[in-house]
Amino acid sequence: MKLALWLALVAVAAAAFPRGAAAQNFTLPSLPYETDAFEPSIDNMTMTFHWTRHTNAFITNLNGQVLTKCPDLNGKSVLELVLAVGAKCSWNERRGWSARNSDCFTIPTECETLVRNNAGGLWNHGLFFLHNLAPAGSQKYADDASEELQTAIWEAFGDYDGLKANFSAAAAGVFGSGWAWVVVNDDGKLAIVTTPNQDNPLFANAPVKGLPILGIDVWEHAYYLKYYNVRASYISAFFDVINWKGVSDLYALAKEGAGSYATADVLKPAANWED
Ligand code: MN3
Repeated sequence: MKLALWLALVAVAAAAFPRGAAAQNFTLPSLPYETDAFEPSIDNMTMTFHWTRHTNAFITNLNGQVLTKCPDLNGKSVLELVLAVGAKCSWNERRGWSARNSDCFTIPTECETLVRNNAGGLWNHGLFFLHNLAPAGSQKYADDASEELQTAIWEAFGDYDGLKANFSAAAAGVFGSGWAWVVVNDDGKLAIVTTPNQDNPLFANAPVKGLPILGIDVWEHAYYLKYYNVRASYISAFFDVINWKGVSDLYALAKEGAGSYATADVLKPAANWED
């Protein structure tokens, strides 16, 4: 190749990736399971479209609109973006998100809604698909939830049935589109919260904050192909495909505090997928 062409390519690359701003283009992770492994609880087509179309749209928007309008957000992880929604600069430090105090930042006004919807959406779906779901019949609460998690559920909800009843009622009660969550709250206890749209209990401006360990997507795209308008049937079926090992790992990290919890990467499959 001619020297002039090389120099031109180097110049183009330097302009695309300015010094100090690592290119942070999000990519859709590979799922660690077959999408038909959730039948009959969640149908193959829903699993496929929900991941490759709906989840991928958040990535397209983050890589495109967000980084175009707000290039200073280049290099931020999805967790950093989520934590920054509604945040004053000091918020992460106050909550004990120790690793990133020096990087504390606020989202530019022109990107607030885009980050709220798309970073929230990507984080939520990463948790759901890669840490909260396991193929039908592959795990049982009694065998696969840790003793510590089972004890916490017993303390908060009485027993597994109490958890299921409370969580299901919350998920059924979300008006329109949103999520229901089991979180570890500031007192270290389990609680159930709901959020609208793609909001998240980690947002600095969340009305009820907590560290999510289990979430259910109750947008219609998550269930309509199989369950039509009967959200309650989908919620019930969700309990047959929960990755209790993944949820237990998140619980252990959340109990250690926000700094430990921050080491969990929702865009990488939960540790039990390496077994
Ligand atoms: Mn969804």
